[in-house]
Amino acid sequence: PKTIYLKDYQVPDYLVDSTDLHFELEPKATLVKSQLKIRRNPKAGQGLPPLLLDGIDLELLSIAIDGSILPEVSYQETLQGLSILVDKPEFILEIHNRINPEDNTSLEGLYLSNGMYCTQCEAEGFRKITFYPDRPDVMSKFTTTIVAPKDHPVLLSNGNQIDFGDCEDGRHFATWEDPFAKPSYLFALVAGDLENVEDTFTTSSGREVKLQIFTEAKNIGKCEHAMRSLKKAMSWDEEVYGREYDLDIFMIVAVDHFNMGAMENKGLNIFNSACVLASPETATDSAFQRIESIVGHEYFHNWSGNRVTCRDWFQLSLKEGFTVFRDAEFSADMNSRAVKRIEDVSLLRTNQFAEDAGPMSHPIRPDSYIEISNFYTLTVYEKGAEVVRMLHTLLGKEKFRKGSDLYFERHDGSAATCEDFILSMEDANQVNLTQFRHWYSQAGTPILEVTDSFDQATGRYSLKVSQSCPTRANQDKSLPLHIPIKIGLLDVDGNNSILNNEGDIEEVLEVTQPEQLFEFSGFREKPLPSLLRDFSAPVKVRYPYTGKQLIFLMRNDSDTFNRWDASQRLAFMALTQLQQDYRSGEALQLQPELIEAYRDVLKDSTLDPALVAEILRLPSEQSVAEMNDLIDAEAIVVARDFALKTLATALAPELLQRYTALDHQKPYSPNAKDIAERSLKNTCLSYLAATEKDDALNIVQKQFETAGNMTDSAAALSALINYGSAPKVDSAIQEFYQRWKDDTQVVELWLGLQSSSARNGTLANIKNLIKHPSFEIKNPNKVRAVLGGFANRNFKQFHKEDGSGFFFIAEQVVMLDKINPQIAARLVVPITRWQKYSDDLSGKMREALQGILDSGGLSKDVFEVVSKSIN
Ligand code: DPP
Ligand code: ZN
Repeated sequence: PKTIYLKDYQVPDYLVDSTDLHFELEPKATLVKSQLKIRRNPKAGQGLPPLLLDGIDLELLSIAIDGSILPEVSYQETLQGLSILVDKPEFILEIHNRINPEDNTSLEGLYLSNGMYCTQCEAEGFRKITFYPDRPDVMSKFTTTIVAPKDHPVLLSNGNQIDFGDCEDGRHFATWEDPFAKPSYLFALVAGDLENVEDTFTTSSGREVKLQIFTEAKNIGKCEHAMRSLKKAMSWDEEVYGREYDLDIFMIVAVDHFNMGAMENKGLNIFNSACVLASPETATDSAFQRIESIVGHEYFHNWSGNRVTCRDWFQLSLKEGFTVFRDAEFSADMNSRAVKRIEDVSLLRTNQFAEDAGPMSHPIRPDSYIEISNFYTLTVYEKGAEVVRMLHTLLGKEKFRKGSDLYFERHDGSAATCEDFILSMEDANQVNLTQFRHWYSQAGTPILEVTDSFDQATGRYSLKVSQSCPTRANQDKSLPLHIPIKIGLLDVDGNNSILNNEGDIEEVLEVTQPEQLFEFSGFREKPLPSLLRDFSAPVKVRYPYTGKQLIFLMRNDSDTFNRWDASQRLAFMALTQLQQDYRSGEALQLQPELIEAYRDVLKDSTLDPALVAEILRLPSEQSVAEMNDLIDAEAIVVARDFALKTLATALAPELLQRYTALDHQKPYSPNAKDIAERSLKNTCLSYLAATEKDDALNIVQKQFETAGNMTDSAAALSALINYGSAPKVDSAIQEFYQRWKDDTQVVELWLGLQSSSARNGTLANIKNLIKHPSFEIKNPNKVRAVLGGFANRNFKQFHKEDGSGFFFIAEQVVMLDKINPQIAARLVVPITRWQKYSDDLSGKMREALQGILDSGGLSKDVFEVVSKSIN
């Protein structure tokens, strides 16, 4: 397979002023007729080179230019598409081709999901629909006519419906016109037997927009939360960014078979059902929150993605990093800001840091790729969002807004680059971001070593910060980055000291040098630094905190994020010690001060219960693994299990007390306060279950039997699965399935809870689950629940020393690659991080990878991920 490089970018040879599409839908033989108004790109140089069109898995029927059928000598079908000889600078190209939606299991292009036709075109799916210059910098006005049998009453595409009616042969049709020029990746089509809920939103300038959410009839009661979220997002974007919606209609369609979370197609967002459908009985709090943030995310793309799109796919973070930042701020404004930040940072540290230290490490703007689908990563999305957040921190709210206004104004209606975004920030504010740009081109997680000193005589306190970025990929060329570090300095009473003449108690230090000294004066005693408040940069900070100091920060820091962070550091310290003791054969024990610190937090009724829950929850095995230079999976599992059980036993009375106080039956509402209370209640429940005592397990059983919402029900089932006695577990699993077997979203949850069970025997159970009638290898959500749940969320069972977990996943990857390469390439990732594992496991992982490579006939997707990790 060929590698594509950013440095080779060239403007398109031809532009497409308008795109007229005509579909006649048939499951196995859909006819696509396209009429393109094509013109030589004046920016592309002299002469008339051949017109190259992308096309994959298409059956070409005919090509005509300006109404005359093209003879075979004038074009050539290639592996990637079509090459057409051109003899005039402007012409109408008409192509007819046939496609097979029913057999399209890759879920890219046009495919069927439960009998509904739908599309996914980002990044390069449009070329599976028809021949086209399928690249984001070719923007065109689309008109789409859909002809279908009447058992598919709903026919949708982008923009406004301008015509509909019956055909003579008994079918019917609809024509849609999108007034905004767009790249092909934003095209969408839906045809099915769907119902919808409808609402309206009046924009700040007084235009009324029709809002519709479409789904299969059985799910019509699950759309309310998404609709509410959409309206909140529309208001928020007006208030915070001054961005108004631009069409008269905004539609969302829920689809069960979907590779991603959702897709921002102009005016017609298509969503993975799991990211849009919810009801209190069937969806957990995290599902409710995920829906709010994804509905917001896709809506925000209307400006950051659609009105201003990306010049090429190397710029993906331009729209994704910015839009994730926007949706994170939206969620923070709607819910608990601190808890949202903690959740996002946990994800970043556990998974993005691991990606950045692994074989697929890449900058937020990659330099090259084999398959772009492999670059829809945590780095491009989440680290990309952190980079935008750093700009927000460095510039401040008002200047950031001036920069974003200028960016939208300058680039509206065009395809832009990350450089354009930075330039707008610079030009709007007369600042220099030259050094900041390295964040876009440099991979790896920077490490900041911080030391401090205090001179009693002068009252001067200094912080020395050194930065480095140790990644395989940039070993020789790592450049110092521009890093904002928000800090506070605590006095002995735990109060923030005054840091400067302006009287600030918090400051953003701008680190730009490899080593830099920051000085503060006027101290009577040495303060305790609270570093990287609010996680102001995606870096690792090392400072030699003692356990006592961390407990002090946990109790006193005014920065909520850092209170949590102190608890994490403390837990890591303890888990590291336990791992060492285990390896050297010593008796394991947990420091009494640590237990007391947890007890204090648990008993503190002044703290936000959600924060208490976050602090109590021990770092996952995966995040401990990420922190270690060499991963000893067994030691990590033993250490964490021991810490968990010890805490559970020692804190049992307080856990029970808090659990009981929070266990009130009130009607479900997914508001921040109630979510926080359920979060703490269920954290207490899972600790109690970990004692494996009968009375604790009876509480779990009772919650399972009486829960009035899915959050409580799923938490109880999870605790039972992990700690209950075998017969009770079996009957709970069966009972739950019998009750919910007709609800796809709940069944996905049910599958996921089983495959992430830490119990021995889980792999054997998974091998049965993939034969269960509810499992469907062609459905990505089911694959993610069962196989992804095992490989990504079941550290203990996946890392068995015999390698059985790796070999099983490798086998599934090879099989899945023939069905859906994108999903297969995701599933293989956990095995590719072999370099960091101790010898026994890393050898097995390599063996599993080699097996995949040797199986031959791999997709570009899987080939890229596996070959980059094994070489
Ligand atoms: N562009 C989509 C999103 O992240 C991914 N397909 O919203
Ligand atoms: Zn996105």
